[in-house]
Amino acid sequence: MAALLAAVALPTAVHAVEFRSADIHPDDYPTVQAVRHLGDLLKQRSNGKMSVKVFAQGSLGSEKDAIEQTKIGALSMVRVNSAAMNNICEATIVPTMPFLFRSTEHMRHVLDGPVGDDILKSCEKNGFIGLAWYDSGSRSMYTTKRPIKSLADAKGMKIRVQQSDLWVSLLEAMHANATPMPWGEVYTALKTGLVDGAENNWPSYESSRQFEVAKYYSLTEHSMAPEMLLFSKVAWDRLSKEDQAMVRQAAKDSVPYMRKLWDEREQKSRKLVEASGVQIIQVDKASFQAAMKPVYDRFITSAQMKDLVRRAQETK
Ligand code: BDP
Repeated sequence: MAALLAAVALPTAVHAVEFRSADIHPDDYPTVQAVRHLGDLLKQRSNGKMSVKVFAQGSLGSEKDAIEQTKIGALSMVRVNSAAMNNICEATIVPTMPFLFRSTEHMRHVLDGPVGDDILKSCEKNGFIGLAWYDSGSRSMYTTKRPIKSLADAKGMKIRVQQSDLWVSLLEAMHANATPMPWGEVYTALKTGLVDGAENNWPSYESSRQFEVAKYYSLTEHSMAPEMLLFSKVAWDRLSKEDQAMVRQAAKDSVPYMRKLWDEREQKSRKLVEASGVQIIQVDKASFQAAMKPVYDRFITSAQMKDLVRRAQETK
């Protein structure tokens, strides 16, 4: 009888597929929650045939490691910041560019529209199926010993950046000393004085507890580098057209869910950080923006990159 049941149950078990996805953020972070939500939708809609398991908190390594695993199909999916893809898929530089987006609304319009779609599609040649853009708010600078009140204060400071040539150049344009390293190492680097500062949005600054060791947060809001959800092309090609469409739709449907969580988390994180005694510094953003010309001159050179930037800027 048991053997008979097993034989009957086998076909479904064989066909059920669990996609493994990685994220460096903790369980309660909006990106992790959004991918879990996507998994729930997928499970429901496919009658249990497809599901997602999210490995949070960097348990499968840094973003760089996770991207490599996704590329070879060892992982089906990965949620990373656009910066982590800059050296792999050139067009991802565009939404990472300093002061490109004028507001959250502008960023959402660009990424939800043809420019966002074109950038996602362009990563296919590199082995990644771009499924969705998620919010990441604005990134600002924070420091351990003294505040950055103006551009001149950033000069010579050792600032941790993401592992992207664009980010090194961005901090160099502020005359800071850019130090690329994985996110998981930043807290210790700040605490031990290996770096003088870093930069990120409110939720990351808060959830990583970096606000406890870097207590000056300067509102430079220099980039709105969004989050990306990518599927392994190798794993994708093994799916039927119907399953691919279902995954795409579930990813799309997870975006409004993510944005709602994001908006709530940004406020919550900011309040928590403020209450902890962090000093928030207003800066003259225009002076930081003006300093970014060399970054555009260096990275936005080809006709394709110029076109993407122009179309993003022209988006209402
Ligand atoms: C956070 C992003 C995360 C990046 C991190 C970083 O959500 O994907 O790894 O910044 O700066 O905002 O490394």
